[in-house]
Amino acid sequence: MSKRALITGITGQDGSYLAEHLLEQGYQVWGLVRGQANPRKSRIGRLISDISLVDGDLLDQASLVSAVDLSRPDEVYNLGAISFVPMSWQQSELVTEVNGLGVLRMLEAIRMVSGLDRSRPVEGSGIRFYQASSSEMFGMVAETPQTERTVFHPRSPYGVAKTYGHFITRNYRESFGMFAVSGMLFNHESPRRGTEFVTRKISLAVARIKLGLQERLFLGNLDAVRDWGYAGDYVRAMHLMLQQEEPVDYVIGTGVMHSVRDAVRIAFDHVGLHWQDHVVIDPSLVRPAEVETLCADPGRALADLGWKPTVEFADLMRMMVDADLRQVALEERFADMALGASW
Ligand code: NDP
Ligand code: GDR
Repeated sequence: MSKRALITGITGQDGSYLAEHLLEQGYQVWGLVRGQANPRKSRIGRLISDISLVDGDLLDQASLVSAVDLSRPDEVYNLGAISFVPMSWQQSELVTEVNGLGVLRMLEAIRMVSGLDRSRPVEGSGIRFYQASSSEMFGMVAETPQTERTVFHPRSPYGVAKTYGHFITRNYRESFGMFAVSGMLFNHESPRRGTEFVTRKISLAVARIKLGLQERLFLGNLDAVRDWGYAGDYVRAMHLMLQQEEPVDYVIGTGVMHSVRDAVRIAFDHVGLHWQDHVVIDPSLVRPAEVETLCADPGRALADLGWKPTVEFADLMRMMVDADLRQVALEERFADMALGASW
């Protein structure tokens, strides 16, 4: 019998890679999709005949109970969130609801469908749960690199909400004996990354500048340092965490630091342009409380899970620029054809 997985956030970057990975492993995959005519369904368009979609929203408890009841999963991957950090200062209550209380609602849905009883704790559930925790919880870092034992000091409402999600996951593990774990994942990118995040913002702008469609790229803090990896690698770690004998939280990253300036330089160099001719600093893009530097120590995951990253940062940036060059050129060709057809 093949295993069944329910993924929230299936229309996002990680959800699409995870769905592909689980299908390759022989899983039956269910994806929670919210909203009417969700435009981001196109991200999983090529998988649509292989997966089952179920309506639901992390803001709506009953919809999560129905989703778990309908899909009867062996594993739930809670990737759904408002993931763009700056938005968490503009809509802090909404971000807290989705990224914080949404985790509680998902755990409650599993508890209810599994029939776990508050009065008889440590019962356990057959359903294994993965929570998408984040390096943003480390925020103003207490030590470098960050490990599973580093204390949290989140710097945004996003980070604070993720920290709640992290601890409530641990609490359900301890209270109900659930196999519930958090992956503390550092930044991971790909050609499917949203265009608001800095690596994709850079790769898309570089492609457009190279093709003569744009002149300048506005950025905020070029000195920010991150540990960036490839999303396709990181979803393998999520899956591995749920295959362990014991539920354990892991830090996942590459252990290598780069600045936003490095990302810019690598991307412009790749197409033979000088970044200084195009990049403009826009102070409005600097965050109210910045996370200056993050770097993972993934030692425990390497040892226990046998996981390791396969794509290094410069290759990742070049992969993203190449993908955007192809994508932008294709869009331009379609636009020309549409224009031609209208004459
Ligand atoms: P994306 O922004 O690409 O995807 C987020 C997903 O969450 C989308 O599918 C979105 O659906 C869904 N979502 C948003 N609001 C709700 C809601 N109210 N109910 C249900 N689903 C909702 O993020 P990523 O794929 O990059 O990240 C996946 C998860 O991992 C997130 O939780 C993120 O915070 C976390 N994370 C990401 C890291 C990264 O570097 N990528 C690093 C560490 C953690 P819709 O299409 O409807 O908007
Ligand atoms: P981050 O990713 O906030 O780390 O969260 P993002 O790519 O948005 O920012 C990384 C760093 O780049 C600096 N920066 C800019 N960022 C953006 N978006 N746009 C700019 O113009 C710009 N200029 C400089 C930022 O200040 C920041 O320091 C991502 C998300 O995927 C989260 O959901 C996830 O939890 C964390 O990674 C780990």
